[in-house]
Amino acid sequence: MKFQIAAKSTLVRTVATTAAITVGCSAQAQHLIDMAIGQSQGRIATGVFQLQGENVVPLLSQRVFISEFGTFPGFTNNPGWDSMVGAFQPASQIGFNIRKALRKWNGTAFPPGEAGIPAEQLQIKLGPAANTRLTPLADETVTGFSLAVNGAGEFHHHPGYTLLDPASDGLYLLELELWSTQPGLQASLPYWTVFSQNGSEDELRAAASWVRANVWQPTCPADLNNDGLVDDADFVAFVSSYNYLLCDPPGCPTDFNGDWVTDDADFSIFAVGYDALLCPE
Ligand SMILES: [Ca+2]
Ligand SMILES: [Ca+2]
Repeated sequence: MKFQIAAKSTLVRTVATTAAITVGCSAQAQHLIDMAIGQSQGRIATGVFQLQGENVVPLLSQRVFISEFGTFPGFTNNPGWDSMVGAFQPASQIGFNIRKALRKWNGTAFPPGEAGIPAEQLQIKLGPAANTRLTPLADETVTGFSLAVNGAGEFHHHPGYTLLDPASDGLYLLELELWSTQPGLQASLPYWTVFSQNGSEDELRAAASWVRANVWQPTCPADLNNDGLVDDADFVAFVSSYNYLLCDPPGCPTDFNGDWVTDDADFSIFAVGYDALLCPE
């Protein structure tokens, strides 16, 4: 049975208290700040974890993420890749490819041509020296390294991202894809992370919204669990964010219009998808 959502008044926002948002278990809290990965429709899919009641649920429908350098100057190890237990074949490997040169925000866009490629390169590293890759200085694919899924089928790793000299202030765009050694599991679609080097939070979020609207251009945004349908499971996910209004890093799948809040404007967009039920091919 479908929820009756034609009348917006049926959605009542509850007051989010600190106690309601705080997760009692540190392992769950860790999930919430990481990028979620898992399997969806035969391929690796990316997203975020959402708190639904007391449960942490992966919403594998997000492909734009944000992060800030500064754990050390020019360095961060977020967002990490994280999955639920049993998400992947135990002891398989998941790796990444860098799909493009780094791009730098010019105040209104990440220009796709050579003019948008800065002098800086981004280093991705984890573990031994062999596990070090640099973004290319022209658009070409750099094959990354792979890491192990554990015996419980969970993948949780935090690569180090270092902005190399001159490491000037601003916002940088990284395009990656993930691949697996698990038989039959296709690589992810591309995903993007906007990194801030001493930029403002408002700039960072605006740049990520630009990527969503101009680079990603999602065709079925209301399909929050990425199963090809917009149905009651997506409605539950939407309402869970709607109740909290604000979006937190690394991404916000329920913010369809790119203002980094989940409110009535997003509900209007959700309702269109829900009425259609099937995502466009
Ligand atoms: Ca769905
Ligand atoms: Ca919004």
